Amino acid sequence: MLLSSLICIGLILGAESRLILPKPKPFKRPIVPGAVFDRFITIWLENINFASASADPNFAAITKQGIQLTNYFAVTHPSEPNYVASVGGDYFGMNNDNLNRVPANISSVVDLLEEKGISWGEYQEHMPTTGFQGFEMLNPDGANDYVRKHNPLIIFDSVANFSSRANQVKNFTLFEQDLADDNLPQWMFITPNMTNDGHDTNISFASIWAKDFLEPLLENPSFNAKKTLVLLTFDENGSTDPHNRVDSILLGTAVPRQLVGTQDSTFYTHYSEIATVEANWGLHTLGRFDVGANVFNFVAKHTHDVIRPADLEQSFLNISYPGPFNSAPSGKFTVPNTRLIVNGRHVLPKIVETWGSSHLQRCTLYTGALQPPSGLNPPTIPQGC
Ligand SMILES: *[C@@H]1O[C@H](CO)[C@@H](O)[C@H](O)[C@H]1NC(C)=O
Ligand SMILES: *[C@@H]1O[C@H](CO)[C@@H](O)[C@H](O)[C@H]1NC(C)=O
Ligand SMILES: *[C@@H]1O[C@H](CO)[C@@H](O)[C@H](O)[C@H]1NC(C)=O
Ligand SMILES: *[C@@H]1O[C@H](CO)[C@@H](O)[C@H](O)[C@H]1NC(C)=O
Ligand SMILES: *[C@@H]1O[C@H](CO)[C@@H](O)[C@H](O)[C@H]1NC(C)=O
Ligand SMILES: *[C@@H]1O[C@H](CO)[C@@H](O)[C@H](O)[C@H]1NC(C)=O
Ligand SMILES: CC(=O)N[C@H]1CO[C@H](CO)[C@@H](O)[C@@H]1O
Repeated sequence: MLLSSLICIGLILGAESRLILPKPKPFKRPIVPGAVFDRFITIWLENINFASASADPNFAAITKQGIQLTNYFAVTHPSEPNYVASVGGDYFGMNNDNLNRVPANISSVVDLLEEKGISWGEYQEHMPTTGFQGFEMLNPDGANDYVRKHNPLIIFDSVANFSSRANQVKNFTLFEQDLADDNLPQWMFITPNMTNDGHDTNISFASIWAKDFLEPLLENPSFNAKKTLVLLTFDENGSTDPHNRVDSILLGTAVPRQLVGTQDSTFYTHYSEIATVEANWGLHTLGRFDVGANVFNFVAKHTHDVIRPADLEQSFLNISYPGPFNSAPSGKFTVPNTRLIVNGRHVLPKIVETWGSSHLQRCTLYTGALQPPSGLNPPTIPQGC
């Protein structure tokens, strides 16, 4: 509107004077305040176990600037199910990096955020176009660059099939632009390419990338605004840890000054990412493994979430339990437990509407337990489900 009236004026004045149109003022998104943070950013690196990451000098230099989570676990192998779990509250038996599509009636964190008007977006390095749905993008030399398996939300048809949502899945070129326009969303998932995330390199390379990428951003108020929480983590372990523990760091202005440089040994998993976001903004839940997950401790103190201890010795989240996305597929997409209420949070009404009929509820496998199942400790699915 404004622009077209300016163009009109320009045309009228055109003959005598050259009107220089001002650069359009960036659209500033409305901010929905959270209890502890107003912005959540997670950045995922690849395939390094806890010991190797924490021993790396550049990773250690980043760690000193935040809280190190020393009992944070990936939920299975390989990559894709971990990414899917972190936004969907389950991986539906997935034990592969295939071109899986989560049916549109399965919700993700996006449904929870949108219900409260919280803006969200993904930034995937070298994804060729916004909302791109291809399997991968090799660089001109044929090397791995962008991969769909590291792009969690595009795997959900509830995002991929709807252009208003798919348009929020962008590349780093647009990250730079949104940053310059001071127009980054409140919830962000950032995936570097296969070189920078360590997948095709190693921890030395990935930690230098992370340091070079993050340190200027932590100084930039368009990124690290007041009350910003950054989670830097890895999708899964490297090669020697059956517990699948990964090194995770909480950074940003939301981290209380007195906690910078400390460690937190609470049991967390990739499901804690959803639980923490739910607790912070008072969101509904997905009724899946998000419900039982521990909320990051310093956030839980403000939101009065109960933190529960886990039996770490018995936790082997290193192999997927069965389900429809397994390479040997079995069963149906499991029904969320629409009656779960934990820490005062209820399941999203839209999910209850889709999945809440009593016949289906008998088949749910989500109990609100803290420790998610695995191939070694599979859930019991009732007969006939
Ligand atoms: C989403 O798109 C996929 C691929 O085009 C299609 O198979 C699926 O049926 C679509 N789902 C909905 C709900 O439109
Ligand atoms: C990023 O996405 C935009 C929009 O689709 C596209 O024009 C641009 O070429 C992409 N940049 C890279 C480096 O792929
Ligand atoms: C990954 O991105 C970096 C720039 O961030 C680039 O130098 C590198 O070549 C890319 N990797 C591939 C395989 O294209
Ligand atoms: C890590 O990867 C980089 C890039 O591929 C390589 O140059 C370097 O030698 C590797 N370092 C180690 C210790 O393997
Ligand atoms: C998972 O952990 C168990 C217990 O340590 C081990 O026996 C098994 O080999 C591991 N499986 C995989 C795929 O790493
Ligand atoms: C969810 O969608 C799948 C695939 O389209 C369909 O088979 C299933 O019946 C749907 N479930 C519900 C509860 O709507
Ligand atoms: C990506 C990767 O190397 N994952 C490994 C994590 O640890 C388990 C158990 O040692 C291996 O089987 C995985 O290959």
